[in-house]
Amino acid sequence: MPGRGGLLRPQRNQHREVLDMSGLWRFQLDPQEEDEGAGWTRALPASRMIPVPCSWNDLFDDARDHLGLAWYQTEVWTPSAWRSQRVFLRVGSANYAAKVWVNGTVVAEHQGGHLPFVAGISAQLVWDRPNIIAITVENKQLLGRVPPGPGEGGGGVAGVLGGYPATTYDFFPYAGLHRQVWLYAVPAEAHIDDVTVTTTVEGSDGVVRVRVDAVGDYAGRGRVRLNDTEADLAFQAGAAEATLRVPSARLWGPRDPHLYPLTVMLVDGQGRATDSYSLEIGIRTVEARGGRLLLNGEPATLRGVGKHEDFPLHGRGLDLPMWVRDYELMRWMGANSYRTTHYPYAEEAMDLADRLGFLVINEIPAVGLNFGDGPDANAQRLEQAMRQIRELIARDKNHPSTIIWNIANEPFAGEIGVNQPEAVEAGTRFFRQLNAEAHRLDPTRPTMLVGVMGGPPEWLDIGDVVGINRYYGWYTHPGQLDAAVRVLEAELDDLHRRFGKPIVMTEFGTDTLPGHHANPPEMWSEEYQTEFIRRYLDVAAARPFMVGMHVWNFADFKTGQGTMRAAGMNFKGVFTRDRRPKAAAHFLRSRWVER
Ligand code: BDP
Repeated sequence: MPGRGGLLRPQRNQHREVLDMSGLWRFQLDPQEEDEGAGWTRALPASRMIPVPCSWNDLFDDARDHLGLAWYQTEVWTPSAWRSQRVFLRVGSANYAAKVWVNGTVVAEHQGGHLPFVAGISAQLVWDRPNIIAITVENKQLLGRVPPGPGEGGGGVAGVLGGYPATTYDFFPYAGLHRQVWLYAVPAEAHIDDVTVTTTVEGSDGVVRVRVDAVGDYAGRGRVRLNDTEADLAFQAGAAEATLRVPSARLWGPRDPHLYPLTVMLVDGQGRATDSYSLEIGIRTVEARGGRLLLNGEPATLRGVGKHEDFPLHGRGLDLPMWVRDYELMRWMGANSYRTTHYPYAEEAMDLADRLGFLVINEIPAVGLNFGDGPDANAQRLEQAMRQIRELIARDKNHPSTIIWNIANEPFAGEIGVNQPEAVEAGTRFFRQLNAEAHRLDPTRPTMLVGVMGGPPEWLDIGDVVGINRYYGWYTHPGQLDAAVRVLEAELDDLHRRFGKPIVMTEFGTDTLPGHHANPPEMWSEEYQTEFIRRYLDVAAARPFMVGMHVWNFADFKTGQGTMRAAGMNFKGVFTRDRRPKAAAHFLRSRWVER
């Protein structure tokens, strides 16, 4: 059973407090990377105000393409009741590298843009005046990062798109504090550090295993309550497990996303709770077996999209109205699934997916990897990617909506279309390790790797589910959908023969200018996008091993500037960036909504 990980989302209850520091912070770009000794951790010499959470790029003209260092700073009083508690600071998402100071002392450093990190700060707090919190964030596109920067000579998608700012991936490199920064307080002595819930189904019973990790070597007692059932927890060396049964369980799934309330507690000698933590869980199973994806033992078919966290002004900053609207529109279209292309999404998005019954392919930011970049880059990236999969699983393991962990999107083995044997070999080693780590941490969910057109087919066999992005009729066979479909059919049948695994087409789509029409359909027109999607869906419908179709993309999104991307946008959305439907969205609704 998966073990410690400790990225529990802060929660307020009778034992715990949370202080959300969202709001206006002081902000200053630091292109020269001035010495921290100059006192910037306590006062910024020429600051302006910035909202947190938000990307900095769409707010200030001089910050649009700035990917170097920037400083954030705020002041916060902590209530004196917290003096007897343990206090932590949690950053939800800082893209890419961050360093945090409390009252001038470094408390945390973190690499990787889309996953939370936590620092214990009790020792640094002051109680008779405000605490000064300073955070630096930088988003340099460096070769050894994940996603990597282009490095010398380009590589990855950047080589094709040639955009500015130069990236190895096809979306704007938004930077900043993208999700909330929280302070939270928990009981000082023993407290709950992690909760891991896994579910199986026996007959009509749901079987729920709960593991609780408490800090230190806690050897006391606890309780877990699920609905009306309770079980005791006997901790040894800080860990305890219990199994609860739910007779005639309502199994979680898209048609009935039923959630059960679960509370874990630590209790003292008198049986009084000293700490508690609650979450909502879904009882369900998921497996890849016999060329099918099985949800609760029944074949599941994923209908949906790839997305981005992308919106004007906010950039990649947490945008709850966007999330609520996007789920509304996905449901309107009849979608039941999406992939968190190309990085983990906000925790609130995962909560909504649980509640609304979406089947989520949850992806680490391993996009734009090119194994032709050499052993040093590969080694650095492996370290980052391994940490990202650990952090992602630690954060999202209890969400029933996450059904697959995706370990990479469109890795390359040298030049596009020319797979260099050493690069293929290096990639195979890399992905085997990453895949094994995902399985070790979470034996309950299938894994996947998403391959690029022309990429090494052997990589597709590393995960339990095969993911492929295909653009025949767009990047190849432009304007020739008949020819495109023939190539597609032949390739899918071949992949099926070769691997016998369930296949999800994780991307397929065309850039489409809203309001541009052509009959017969021509590229860039709404008719062409609709026809392209129709043909691909027909091909998949005739093949039961095609267990999912995700259109690229849900909505138009911002990219760098370049000749391949009109107006600095990727126009493959079936909705515009401001969420107006193109013809394809109406078509998908006619095809997907179950009546
Ligand atoms: C694939 C990528 C995706 C791109 C898309 C495209 O996975 O990020 O945006 O194709 O070209 O290469 O539109």
